[in-house]
Amino acid sequence: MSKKIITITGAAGNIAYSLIFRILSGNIFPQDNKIQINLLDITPVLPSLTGIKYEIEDCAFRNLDHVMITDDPELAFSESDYILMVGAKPRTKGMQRADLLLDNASIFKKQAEIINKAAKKTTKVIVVGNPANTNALILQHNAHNLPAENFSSLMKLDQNRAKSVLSDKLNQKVEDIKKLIVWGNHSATQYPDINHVLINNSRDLIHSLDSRWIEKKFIPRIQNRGAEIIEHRGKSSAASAASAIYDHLNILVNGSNDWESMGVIRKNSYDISSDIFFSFPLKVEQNKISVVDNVEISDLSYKYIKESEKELLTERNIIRDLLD
Ligand code: NAX
Repeated sequence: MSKKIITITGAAGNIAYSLIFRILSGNIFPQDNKIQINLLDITPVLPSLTGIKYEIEDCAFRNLDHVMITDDPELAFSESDYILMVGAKPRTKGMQRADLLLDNASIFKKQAEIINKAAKKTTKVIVVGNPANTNALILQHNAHNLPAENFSSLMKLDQNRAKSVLSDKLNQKVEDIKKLIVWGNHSATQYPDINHVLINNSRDLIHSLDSRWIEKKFIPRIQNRGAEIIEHRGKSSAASAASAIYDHLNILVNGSNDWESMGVIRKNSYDISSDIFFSFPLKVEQNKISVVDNVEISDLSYKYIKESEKELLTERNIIRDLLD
């Protein structure tokens, strides 16, 4: 019997409240594996973490080994196999992205230094707290004892949103839609790309789509879906984000037979800077992520992709002082 230790930061927050239970009731790991769950948050919310710990225990999950609640990042990170970096300030209605960036950058720098000191070199780190791609950059730079390949940022929510909207439009099952990727940043410059999509191994249905629908409806809808949720809920996506984090972790652990979207820092054939976390088409085998290079890109696609790179380079400039 083996044990996996999963740390969730921001464990008293909205996303974590769905994520913890999704992971423990899911089937990412073999049946006989036990899971220790480390819940990290800031000191004032420790009472809330105690309540969550009791709720987890009350579920009587058969794969649960142990729940640890703490406000000490060193305790939370050492021994972890996977660290899910959710803890951050969420963007509220009307808040500018640059303000969010500076607010959260210092949290990620401090936590990176602790990961560098305390975490195992094999620990995989998934970054969710926004701006996720740039926070991943801060983490990776300041936790350089871990290989850069161990870090990825969440783009799966965007990819799931794109698959769902397309499946609805074409009246097809989401699981039959393959090679739908999202390039770039987890922001309104992201580029959901249907140019390589196969539905039941065919492109016929994609060819039937009106290009005006793709440009004027589909792409902006996915790019702005986060804001659309905030507009309606008054809060940012939580259950769907947790579901996407579950999918991302599952893909890292078990691999995937589709093209996947994650923010990674990699050399690539697309003339995109290898100094930023950028979402490319990816092949993921068990614990190994590689960029699918040399996919044909139209001029219009390239324009979108370069726009997202430009935004990430601007974000990088804002937090340059925090990079070692
Ligand atoms: P909440 O505000 O509900 O929870 C955040 C939690 O983080 C709080 O409990 C807070 O106390 C904790 N926290 C703050 N500083 C901390 C620190 N230094 N150490 C540990 N914990 C700390 O936000 P929630 O809705 O859960 O969202 C969390 C993050 O996910 C936000 O940054 C949000 O913008 C981001 N998102 C990212 C998505 C993605 O696809 N990459 C999608 C969903 C979500 O918007």
